[in-house]
Amino acid sequence: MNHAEHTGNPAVRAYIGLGANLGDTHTSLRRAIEQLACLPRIQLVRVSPLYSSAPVDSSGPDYLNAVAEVATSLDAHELLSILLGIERLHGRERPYRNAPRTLDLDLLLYDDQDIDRPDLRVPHPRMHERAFVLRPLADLEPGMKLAQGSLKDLIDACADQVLRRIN
Ligand code: PH2
Ligand code: MG
Ligand code: MG
Repeated sequence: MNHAEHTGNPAVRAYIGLGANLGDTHTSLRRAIEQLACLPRIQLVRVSPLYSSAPVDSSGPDYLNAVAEVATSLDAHELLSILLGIERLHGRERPYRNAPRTLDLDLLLYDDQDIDRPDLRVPHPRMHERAFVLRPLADLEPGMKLAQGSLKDLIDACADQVLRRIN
C-alpha cells in the first residue's frame, strides 16, 4: 500500500502561488518552500523561477513571486489550512484587503477541481489576469489552459504588468 492509499486520498497535483513584499522576501519565499516540502502528505514537485513586480491592486514595495507545484493527498481545504498556518509562522497580518504582506500562499489550482466556497475558490478567481501568477505557472506548464484561455494568450493580455525574472 503506498502512502496516498494509506491516507485515504490519492495524490493529486496542486499549484501554489507564493508572494511577499515586506521584510526579507527572498528568505521568506525560500523558507516557505522548505516548510511546504517538509510536511507529511505534501511532496514538492517543482518551483518556478522568482519574479519581482510592482504591486497590482495593492501598495507598498515590489513583490517577489513564484509558483510551486506539489503532489498531495490532502484535500483542498486541508491544504488551505496548511498554507494559512505557514503564513502565520511568517507573521502574516491582514489589516485590510491586499495589504502589503510578509508572505502570501494562494491555492491556485487543485487537481481539475472547481471549488466555490466562502473560504476557498479554486481556480483562484483572479489568477487569469495576473502576470505574476501566469508567467511562473507557464514556466512550469507552458501548454496549460485555464477556463479563460491558454496561459500564453492570458500572459499577452496582461503585458502591461512588468515582471523582472531574477533567477
Ligand atoms: N498579490 C496581491 C495583490 N497584488 N501584486 C504583485 N505584484 N504580487 C502579488 O503577489 C500580489 C499583488 C494579492 O494577493
Ligand atoms: Mg494573493
Ligand atoms: Mg492569499
